[in-house]
Amino acid sequence: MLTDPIVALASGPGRSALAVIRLSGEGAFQVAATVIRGFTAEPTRAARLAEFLGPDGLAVDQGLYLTFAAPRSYTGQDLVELTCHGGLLVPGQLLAALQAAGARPALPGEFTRRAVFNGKLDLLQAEAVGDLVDATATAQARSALRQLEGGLSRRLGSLRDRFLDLLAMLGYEVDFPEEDDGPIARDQLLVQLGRTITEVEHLLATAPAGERLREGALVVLAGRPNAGKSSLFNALLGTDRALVTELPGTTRDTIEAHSEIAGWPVRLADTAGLWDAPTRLDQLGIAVSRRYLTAADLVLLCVESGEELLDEDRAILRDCPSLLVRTKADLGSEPGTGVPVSSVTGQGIPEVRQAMVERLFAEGNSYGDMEPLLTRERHRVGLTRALEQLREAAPHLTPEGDPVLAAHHVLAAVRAVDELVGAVGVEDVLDQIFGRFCVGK
Ligand SMILES: Nc1nc2c(ncn2[C@@H]2O[C@H](COP(=O)(O)OP(=O)(O)OP(=O)(O)O)[C@@H](O)[C@H]2O)c(=O)[nH]1
Ligand SMILES: [Mg+2]
Repeated sequence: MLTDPIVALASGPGRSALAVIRLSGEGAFQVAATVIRGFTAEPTRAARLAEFLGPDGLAVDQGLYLTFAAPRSYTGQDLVELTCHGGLLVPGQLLAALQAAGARPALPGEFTRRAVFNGKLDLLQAEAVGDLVDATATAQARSALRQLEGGLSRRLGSLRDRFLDLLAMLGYEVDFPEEDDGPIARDQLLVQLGRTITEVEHLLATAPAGERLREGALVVLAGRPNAGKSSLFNALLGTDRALVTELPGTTRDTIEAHSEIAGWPVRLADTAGLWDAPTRLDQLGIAVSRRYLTAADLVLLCVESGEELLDEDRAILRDCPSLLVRTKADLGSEPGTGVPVSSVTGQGIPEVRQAMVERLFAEGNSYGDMEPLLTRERHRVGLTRALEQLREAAPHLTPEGDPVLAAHHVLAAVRAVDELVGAVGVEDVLDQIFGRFCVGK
């Protein structure tokens, strides 16, 4: 049900100065009136101080509340926000009181789901709400905020307009087929279709960068045993996360850690050294390392300063997006090619970070006025569907072709974009998106 009153703690759980409770749905004001002494719905959007009552009707706190009348609220429904004192007891008592008064605990993402249902946000914006909450790096948050403000929605909207222009032109062709030299010749239609296809391809090309930005780029430290991978991993993270010893084969399992480098999200993975492993356990670790190598957005190939590159190293440099790092530069050997670093003195660490950002987020240097990006697989799949439909329209625009069939494909492209933005009912997509939200959002 998308109208019954729901309630949830919108702020984080645990000890805090203040907590925010959200209540939304038909009858939200009546529910609130049982718990807020002297409750009035009017004036809306103005904070009022009041006593809050627990389930037994006794005052448990004093705080502020705000009312929002439908449809001018986050959810598009009557909505009340209570700001009470935080901590373990008071918010819980108020939630219990609001539930006793008739509200049901909200499901994850249910407030935002209602916002979509009531047309306050489209699907892309709703996804951006989740991304903004989950962001761990500045660039991620910035991209999410843009999407929330409608950047991507507008971009897709203008593509959709182009599709509709095409449909209008095709409609004319369908109505007046015998006018070979009519106002819109077929080759002109083809040119127009070609331009539209290029535009779609352009937006699709942002998907790798967008998904990398949302999920964090995977940077894998690889190399021979004892090369100094774990030491570099720790130095890049700034904490002693991985074990370091002078024994080759110290790292057996791949360790992953999230990190922010100059505002960009990175997942660092320290792997087991690559060698002809003597034991079964080592071999298992190495198999995992190899899987990581194939998935990496960037491999930091660690080779000790002064050591020759082996065939194995060259293969990685050739086959993977990689950066050669010369470890243990403090020991005095001539480093050879690659970036000399020392996890002991910190030499070269800023250079490695800089090189990582440039390699991973090269387009990102202009993210100041960042184009809207496709940030999810869902976007990529949806827009690819639209692209395929446009491409299928082309053969029907030859002189022998049937423009009705072309129109059919262009219309399918419009639908694909509508599904992407959420303009048409897509319940299973909603379930997928909102299932991963926090309660209260
Ligand atoms: N002098 C110096 N020693 C280093 C440096 N980096 C690592 N070491 C030493 O080299 C040895 C191996 O370091 P690790 O970081 O464990 O190497 P690893 O590549 O993770 O090794 P495995 O996990 O066994 O594959 C340890 O004794 C470190 O103290 C460095 O920059 N300078
Ligand atoms: Mg190690």
